[in-house]
Amino acid sequence: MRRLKFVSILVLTVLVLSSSMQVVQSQITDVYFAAVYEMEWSPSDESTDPEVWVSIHRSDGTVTNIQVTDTSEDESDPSIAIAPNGNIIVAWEVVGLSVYYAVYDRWGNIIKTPTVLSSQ
Ligand SMILES: [Ca+2]
Ligand SMILES: [Ca+2]
Repeated sequence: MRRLKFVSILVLTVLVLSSSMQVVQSQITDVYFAAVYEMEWSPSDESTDPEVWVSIHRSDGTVTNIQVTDTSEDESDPSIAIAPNGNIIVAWEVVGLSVYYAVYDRWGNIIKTPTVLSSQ
């Protein structure tokens, strides 16, 4: 039953989220999975340029949504990984020139603010 719930949430997340997204399963028992995706909207200024968002889905049914970026630039191609200790690493591209990353703990607290990984 628990596995069915997980698969249902995973499928629903894949269907609902935009085309540029990724889901990663967790090895941490209190986190089912995390997803990263682009959304062309920011609640801070209601701008419609792409922003990177992460959602953390926990085994207790709670979901934490995090807006990773809040810029006027076009973020794209986000990817995500979960480290063995539960830390969530997110990386994305900005207007084809730079790659940024940020790190959150399993509860969604920021460990590393968006930082340039490489640039041209
Ligand atoms: Ca942006
Ligand atoms: Ca924006």
